[in-house]
Amino acid sequence: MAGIDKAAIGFSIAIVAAGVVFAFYGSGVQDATPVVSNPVASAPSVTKAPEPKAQADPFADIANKVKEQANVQPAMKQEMKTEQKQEMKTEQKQEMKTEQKQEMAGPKTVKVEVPAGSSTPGCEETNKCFIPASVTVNVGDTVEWHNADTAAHTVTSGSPADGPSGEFDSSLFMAGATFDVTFDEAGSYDYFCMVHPWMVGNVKVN
Ligand SMILES: [Cu+2]
Repeated sequence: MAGIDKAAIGFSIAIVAAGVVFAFYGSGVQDATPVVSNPVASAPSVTKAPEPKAQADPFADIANKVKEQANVQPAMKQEMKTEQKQEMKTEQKQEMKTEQKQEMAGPKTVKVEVPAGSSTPGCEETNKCFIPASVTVNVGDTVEWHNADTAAHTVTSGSPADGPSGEFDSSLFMAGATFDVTFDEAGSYDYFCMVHPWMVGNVKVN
């Protein structure tokens, strides 16, 4: 009986060792683990061979871990792709919303301030005799000037050098008053104040 037991133990060790070697070098193959598990499963029939099992387990764990990582990494990649797609969809939705808002908003009014102190020279040095000095609007939009100064001013199309161009003119409008122009034609409109020729501005209509 003892001779048979020794032979059985030796045989099972050989099988497990072969399985371990196969699992170690064949870990890249997806079917590696089932091959390993077969010798391990047959080991309990040889009751006096606990050592081969103990040796086989660490390698089987490594093989399983390698296999798990191989499975996990594609899953992570898929998650990343899904997140990127969702981000792109969100951006597209935001763009669509912005476009819809612009279409729905229709003509708008852009406000320009005639600031306090602009009746004395100096504001032209920082281009702040009208704030903002340059505005860009679309055809159909309105520009509204508000006189926040204590002096009266004009908003007159043209330039101090060439004089009024005739497109629009507020004539003198008082402190606290407003003057507005709705632009129906695209173009670049220079304007100035006839009382204070250092005060210049521009409206660009697209
Ligand atoms: Cu003025």
